[in-house]
Amino acid sequence: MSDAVQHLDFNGLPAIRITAPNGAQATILQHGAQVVSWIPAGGEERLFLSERARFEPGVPVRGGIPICFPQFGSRGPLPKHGFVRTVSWDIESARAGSDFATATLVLNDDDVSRAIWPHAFRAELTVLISGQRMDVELGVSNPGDEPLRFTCALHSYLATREVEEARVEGLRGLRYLDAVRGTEHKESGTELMIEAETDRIYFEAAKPIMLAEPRRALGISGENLPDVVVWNPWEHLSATLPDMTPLGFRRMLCIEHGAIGRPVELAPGAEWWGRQSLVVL
Ligand code: TA6
Repeated sequence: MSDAVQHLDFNGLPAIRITAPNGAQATILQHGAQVVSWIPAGGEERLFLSERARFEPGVPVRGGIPICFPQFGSRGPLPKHGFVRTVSWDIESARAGSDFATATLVLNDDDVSRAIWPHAFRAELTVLISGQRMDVELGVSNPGDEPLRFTCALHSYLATREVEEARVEGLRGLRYLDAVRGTEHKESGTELMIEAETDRIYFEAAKPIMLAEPRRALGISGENLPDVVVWNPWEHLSATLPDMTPLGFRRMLCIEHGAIGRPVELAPGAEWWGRQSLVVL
């Protein structure tokens, strides 16, 4: 591994930092293979990480990009958002090229995972950064002899300067579940403003989404991850989350591509991947 790849202690947890020759940088915890920082070339931090995030084995880290797998949310019998976000992954490879840097972390089933989810699996998380872009790809393969079925999401906590001034564009016409009210709707607005607790799953979002803020914007697109969650806990829910500061909810908006509405089905020997790409516009 070269200078472009650093192994570090990040608040007590082992992490890897990759830096592209153009200065773009990402930091990934082995805990959950969780991206906790992304700074595009010449830019500023684009991921939110709570000032009160806990960095302990077995505990989810509030911020960055937790991986929800093999279950999104509480839509099934497993722990909320699955279990891979709270266990340590192995670093498989990391390197930089002429204008990019990349790292891959892997997780295979073991006694602990099979006690929760009795299946053979191999998960790979690959992060690729170039100047203004980061691709985060989750790959899953089924080495077992029974079909695998899962839902998943890349639960991306995007940094906002002031969430009330942000707009989410590209959702118009999509069917969505409003998880705060438990009701289904079709999005009629051209832009979504965040002015209260928001927890929505937009289904089959084929086009890129834009998070627009005064003087900056981020494009967000998915491949093989057709659904998009938009989440902000707002003041009251946030106050019940011990790992959020009172005003932290103003500095974040989760926009998460996932496979949620239709679970992924993997036959024995089959492979699948899903990717979310973030691009500074
Ligand atoms: O992705 C949105 C969501 O499912 C919300 O319902 C909210 O609970 C959030 O994830 C965070 O979940 P966590 O378990 O990390 O507190």
